[in-house]
Amino acid sequence: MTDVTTGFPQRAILHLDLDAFYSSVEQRDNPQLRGKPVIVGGDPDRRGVVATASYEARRFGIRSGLPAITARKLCPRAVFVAPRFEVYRSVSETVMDVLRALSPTLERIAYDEAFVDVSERVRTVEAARALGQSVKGEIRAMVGLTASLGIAINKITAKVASDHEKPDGLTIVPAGEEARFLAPLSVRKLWGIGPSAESRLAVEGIECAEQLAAASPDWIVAHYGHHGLGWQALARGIDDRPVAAAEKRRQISREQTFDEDLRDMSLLRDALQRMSEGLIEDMRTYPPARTLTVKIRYSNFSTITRQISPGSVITPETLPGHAARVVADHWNGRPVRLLGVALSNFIEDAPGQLKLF
Ligand code: DCP
Ligand code: CA
Ligand code: CA
Repeated sequence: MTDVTTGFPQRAILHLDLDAFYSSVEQRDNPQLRGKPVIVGGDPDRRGVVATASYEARRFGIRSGLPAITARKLCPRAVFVAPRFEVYRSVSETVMDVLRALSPTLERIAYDEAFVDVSERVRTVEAARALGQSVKGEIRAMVGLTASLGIAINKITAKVASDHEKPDGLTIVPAGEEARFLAPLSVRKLWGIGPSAESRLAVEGIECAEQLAAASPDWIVAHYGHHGLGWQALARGIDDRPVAAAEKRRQISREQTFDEDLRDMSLLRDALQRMSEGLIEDMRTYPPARTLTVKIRYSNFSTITRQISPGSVITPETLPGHAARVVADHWNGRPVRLLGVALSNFIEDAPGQLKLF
């Protein structure tokens, strides 16, 4: 008889995150980089920033977001490699296809990261472990990379679990063990608690999830408002959010990394016009979209995305103007290395919409 009391009697959520994503792809494609400290990102001689570092480079304290010049001081023999976003994007598509085969209820939250609702397949710890191993094996076979996985009853716990034994990790947290698993971890490990929440909690002496979980709700509200109760729920491993199904996240998009950074509005406008023309091609085979998203990546790799939903659907005629307006409203004037334009929120996605044909 199968013991489901220590497994996943109701819900099982898998979270996957690829290890040192960009630098692992570079080491995969260039054997000379294997086993070496590799830094993917901007040029240290041109005020570049580290996008990511191989685990060999992380031993020197090198992290995403660090100025490349600092990284070079920390590890002079590190090899700097420029990012190849097209390759990462195609790897990402393949990985998502592997996951989608488990269940269509997949939510991609980054190029290298997704949740999948595997409740239909996983009831026991043994089944969870077998599934985790098989997904890792398949990803290794398909794209030659290692991934870390977490499986738990909800998103917060699965997300933290996937990070727990990185790289090449697999962490299973059976139902009922959420709070105990999270207890010793720093609050900063909780997905949704960023650096500013972390320091506000630290002021009151709260550093690990156990302390946050144990505080009285009145005390939490008095110090952090109702928002604090959300943090506390995370610390207790309570999270009922569903995995958002793939269909609802559908979008069509175009993006471009420029050979030289763009520095004025007229060049940005020209680029948007070209991208819009590509998108307009795709629009023919999609229902009308209500939401436009623009992505701006600056030369230091910091990236913003801004959305508008103008009220009426976006048409091929209105698309370029809307996109240019979003950029004009949000561009901070710094050099731009990449622009992206996406359409989403298609009208057939509307809940309760009658299917007429
Ligand atoms: N990335 C970036 N700038 C950042 C953070 C990340 O450009 N500030 C890019 C490079 C990473 C990829 O996104 O390879 C995925 O980010 P992760 O945070 O998942 O980090 P890694 O996959 O690099 O490492 P880990 O093994 O810790 O997941
Ligand atoms: Ca990753
Ligand atoms: Ca990630």
